[in-house]
Amino acid sequence: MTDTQQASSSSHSAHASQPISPELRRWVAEQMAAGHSNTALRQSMRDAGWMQDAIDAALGPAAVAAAPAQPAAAAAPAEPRTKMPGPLLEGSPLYVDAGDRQVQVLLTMKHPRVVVFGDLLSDEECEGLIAGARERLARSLTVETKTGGEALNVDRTSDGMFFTRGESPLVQRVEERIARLLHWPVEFGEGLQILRYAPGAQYRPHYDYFDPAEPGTPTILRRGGQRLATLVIYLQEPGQGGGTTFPDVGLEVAPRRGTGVFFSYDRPDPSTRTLHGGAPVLAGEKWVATKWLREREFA
Ligand code: PD2
Ligand code: ZN
Repeated sequence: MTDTQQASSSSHSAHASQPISPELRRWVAEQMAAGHSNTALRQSMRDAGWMQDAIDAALGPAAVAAAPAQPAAAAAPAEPRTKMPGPLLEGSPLYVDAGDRQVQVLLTMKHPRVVVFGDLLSDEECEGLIAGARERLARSLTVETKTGGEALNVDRTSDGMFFTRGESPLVQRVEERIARLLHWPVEFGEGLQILRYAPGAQYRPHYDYFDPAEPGTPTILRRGGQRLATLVIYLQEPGQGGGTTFPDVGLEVAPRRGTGVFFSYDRPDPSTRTLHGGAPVLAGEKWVATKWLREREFA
């Protein structure tokens, strides 16, 4: 995690007249001295729930003039994170330790950062997740960054549900394995999402991070910050179709049961090349579990 992410708000409910404490002024001065851009600091404060007037007071012309000289704020969309979820792949191992299981490394790509894992879940674990989800499926909702709420999305024609984190021994075991594999705390993960794609269903190409330009995004980020990475695990393979595609680089991952595709994005920006989609299922049913990893605790 970068040190630009510590602009803690004194209150979770953002308020129009939040006082600018001496601690906040000191934090701003330190961040500027460390070379972080005004843009990045504004984003960090927005992520922490500060209102625009408080941000302007802390980072407006007077504050900027009082701070030590810093490199010119570039028009860059966002600064990359330094600490990111992901497996340890130094020395190109064929297997990585996930605590209770050695997981196969089947493919790695640097840009976009993509890793395909084999033997991540057993057949019994895949079937157990499907059995637990089946009764609770409803037409999938996607987080609606325009409003901060959820809405039916025509781009996704699958059905889905979320397990609460740790809600059953199986869910907990899977989450702990993912945390070990990706070196990211269980508490920083969203609950596992289960999706079922019937024949013809697909998930059109999209980014999983929350678009900083959308008005609802600051509200969403107050709980856990940005998404940094995604792990899609295939629970049931369709008869045909249903691969996970990365159109920017012409990559398609086959939806083999027990296999998972991991990808990470160190900034919420298309330059990460993490545009991805679920290709139409041409025959049979495809089931997946998706784990999204956040910057901070997702409480
Ligand atoms: O099911 C998939 O292949 C898929 C593709 C793109 C899942 C997601 N995105 C997702 O859950 O975000
Ligand atoms: Zn996605």
